[in-house]
Amino acid sequence: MANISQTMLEKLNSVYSDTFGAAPARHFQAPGRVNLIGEHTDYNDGFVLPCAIDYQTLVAVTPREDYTVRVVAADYNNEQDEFSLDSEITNHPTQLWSNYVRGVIKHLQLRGHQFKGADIAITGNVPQGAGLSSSASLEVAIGETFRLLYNLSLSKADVAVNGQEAENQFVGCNCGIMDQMVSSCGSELNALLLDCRSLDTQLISMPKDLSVMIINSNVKRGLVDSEYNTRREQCEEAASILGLKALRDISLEELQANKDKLSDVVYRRAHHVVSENERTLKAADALRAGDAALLSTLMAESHASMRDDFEITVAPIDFVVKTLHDYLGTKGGARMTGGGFGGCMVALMPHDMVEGAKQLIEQTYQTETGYKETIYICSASDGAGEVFN
Ligand code: GAF
Repeated sequence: MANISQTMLEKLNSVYSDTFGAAPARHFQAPGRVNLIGEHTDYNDGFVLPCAIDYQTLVAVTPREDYTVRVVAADYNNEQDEFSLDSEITNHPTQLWSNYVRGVIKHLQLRGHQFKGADIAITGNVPQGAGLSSSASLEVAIGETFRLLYNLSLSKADVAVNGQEAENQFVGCNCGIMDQMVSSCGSELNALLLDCRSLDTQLISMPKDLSVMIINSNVKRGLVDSEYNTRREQCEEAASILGLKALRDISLEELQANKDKLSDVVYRRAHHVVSENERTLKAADALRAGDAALLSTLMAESHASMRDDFEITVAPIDFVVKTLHDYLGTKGGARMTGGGFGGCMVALMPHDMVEGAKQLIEQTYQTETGYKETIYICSASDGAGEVFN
């Protein structure tokens, strides 16, 4: 069961009752995520190894007898939206947050599900715009709310896929399936090895002797949508030239043997994806075995590949990752996590090295880069579900 902040719950209940004049009937949550390894592999039908984190989007809700949906966003100055399930759901012209709600509900309808309206209040503590999947957690929280409120015949994976469809087709970001899947299907104390082609999942226990640290560089993730879509197109170009369904379908040796067919930049993009898939599977084994030294190597290689081949890291993040690797040696590892161009890093390390790592970053990061970090120590958490007070 997810560990929900009481302060957040109380704030949400108060916004709910101020807006709708009564207490909410039920609460649902969906977490953000941190990806341990497997970056930009999801839309190449590859493998990813994220875990859900103990930061969530939280929904308070009461079903309605009619077909109206009313929503209030506690984190956006209590902005409100209202729309009808009887007419075509279209984009809200100004409130971007509300398009995630509208998109998810519209895509549930497009799948043929029938349900009545709801009064909904939303809040959350997943850092926004930091690469920890605040958007996916909102999509999954809304999908899970309607699934459980109206007993829709959907699996948790369906909730994830529905959220991705809403983001791709309604909001307009061409993301893969990783974030929604782990937000929906994550499990306490486990990482999730996800095959993004079959959507098969395997839970892998997080080693008890390692802490998960997230370091937010607070470098604003500029250009992220356009650069993300460009990377995706370059991967698709590589697959198409090589006659593959996706970059999942080639080994590193085969890719190297076909280097001449691709331009330098497209080859390097493909090289990242193909090598990252191999690293992700090795990292899953290393996590199972609690092999910190191997995880350290794989995380360092993953970061170098994102920096040199995929070109999605930024200098302040490269600085922290190197600082942490120098400090941790073979006892732990660090890498950028998420879409790139700023945002967060993830580090795995023995509990007794956490304080030293924090101090090192606090002492060097701002002086070196001009940015101020935010550090979170996370636990692998459960995916979406109902919250019982
Ligand atoms: C973002 C996307 F939403 C994911 O689908 C994934 O591609 C990730 O970037 C990079 O691994 O979070």
